Amino acid sequence: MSDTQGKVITCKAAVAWEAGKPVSIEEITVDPPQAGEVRIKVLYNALCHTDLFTLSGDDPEGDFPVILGHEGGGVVESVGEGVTDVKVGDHVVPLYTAECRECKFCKSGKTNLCSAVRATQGKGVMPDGTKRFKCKGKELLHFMGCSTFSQYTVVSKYSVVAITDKAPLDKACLLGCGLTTGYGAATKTANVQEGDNTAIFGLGAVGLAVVQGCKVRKAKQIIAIDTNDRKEEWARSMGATDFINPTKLPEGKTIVDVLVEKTDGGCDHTFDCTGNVNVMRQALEACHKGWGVSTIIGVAAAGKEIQTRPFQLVTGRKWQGSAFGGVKGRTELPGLVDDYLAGKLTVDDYVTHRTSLDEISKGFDYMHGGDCIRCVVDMWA
Ligand code: NAD
Ligand code: DAO
Ligand code: ZN
Repeated sequence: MSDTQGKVITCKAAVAWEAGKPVSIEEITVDPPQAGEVRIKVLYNALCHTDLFTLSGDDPEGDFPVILGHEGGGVVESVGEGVTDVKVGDHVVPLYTAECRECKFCKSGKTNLCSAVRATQGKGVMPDGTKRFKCKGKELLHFMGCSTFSQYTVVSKYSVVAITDKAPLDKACLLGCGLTTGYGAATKTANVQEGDNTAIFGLGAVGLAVVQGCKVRKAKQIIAIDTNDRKEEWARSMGATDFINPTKLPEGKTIVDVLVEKTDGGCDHTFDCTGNVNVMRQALEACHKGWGVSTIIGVAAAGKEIQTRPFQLVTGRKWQGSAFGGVKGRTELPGLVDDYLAGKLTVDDYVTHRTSLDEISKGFDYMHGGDCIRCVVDMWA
C-alpha cells in the first residue's frame, strides 16, 4: 500500500488555462481515485500534435482550463473500489480509447470504439461527472480520459492497461497513441495484404508507423509522401520503397496522377496521416478503381469537411477512418509491447527529442521545427 493512498496529492502539472496560450507549470491537487478509477504516477509523456491542436483552439471538443496529455506511461499509485485488472505498482499506459468489454460497441466485434466513458470523457470529467484536479481554487478539466501532463492523474479503469515492467516506459508510452494508431491502421483497420501497393500521406510518428505496418504485411510498394524532404530518410528506414514530395512534382502532374502511374492504375490502400482535408481527397482519388481503400487517420481542424465527386465511390473506391488503429487497448496493447520487446516493432527510433515537465513548452517548439518525431517528457526530471 502506498503512503499516499486515500489522500489528496499535491504535485506539478502543465495547465492549459486558455486556447492559444502556452501551458503553465503549476502546483495542483489530485484527489484519490473513486470507485472504478485508478490514480497513476505519471513518469513519461510523449508529446503528440493532438495536444498542440487542442491548445491552439482547433479541437472542436477542446475546453479550458484543462490538463492535456494522452500519450503517457506510469505506475499505479492507488486504485478505487472495484478495480481488479490493475494493481498498485503495475506499469501502465493510459488509453484515450477506452475498452469496457461490456458495451454494445465492445461486444460487437466490429470496432475498438467503446461507449462506456465516451460522453463524460468528451466533457472532460470522470464517469461520475466530477473532476479530480484543482489549481488555485479552480477545478481543472480532464482530457481524452488521460490528462497525462500531470505528475499524478486519475483515469477510469476502462482507460488504462497494465504492461510488462520489462518495457522501458519512456518508449512504451508512445504506444499510447501515435505508434499504435499508425501500425494498427495498416494491420487491423486496412488489413494490408502481401503484394498490395500502398501510399502514406504525412510522415510523422503516425505515418511512419503506418509504413512499418505495411512493411510487416509485405506490401509491394510503400510510397511515402511528405512536403518535408527530411522525412525521406525516416520513411525509408521504416520500410518505404519510394518517397515523393508533393510540392516537387513533374510539370503539369498532380500527386494523384503520379501515384496512379506508379502503381499501374492506383493504390490498393492509401492513408491520410496529415489531418488536411485536401490531402484526404488526394488519398481517396489515388486509390485503384474497383477496390482501393483510403483510410483517414488525420484529425482535421474544427469545421473542416471532406469532398470528392461521388463517382469516385460509385466506381469502387472506399473511404474509411481509423481511431487508435482499430486497437482494443486493454486486450491488445500488451501484445504490441511484446512485439516491441521482441524487436518486431521499432519504437525507440521515434524518440528524437527529450525535455522535462518544467520545459514542456520547449518540447512543443521542437514539434513545430519539422525534425521532431516524438519528444519525450520526463515528468520528474
Ligand atoms: P505530425 O505533425 O508529426 O506529422 C504530420 C506530417 O504530415 C508531417 O511530417 C508533415 O510534414 C506532413 N504533411 C503536412 N502537410 C502535408 C501535405 N499537404 N502533404 C503531405 N504531407 C504533409 O503528426 P502525427 O503525430 O504523425 O499525427 C498525424 C495526424 O494523425 C494528426 O492529424 C493527428 O491529429 C492524427 N492522429 C489521429 C489519431 C487517430 O486515432 N485517428 C491518433 C493520433 C494522431
Ligand atoms: O467514440 O465517439 C467516439 C470517439 C472516439 C475518439 C476517437 C479519437 C480519434 C482521434 C484522436 C486523436 C488522437 C489522439
Ligand atoms: Zn465498451
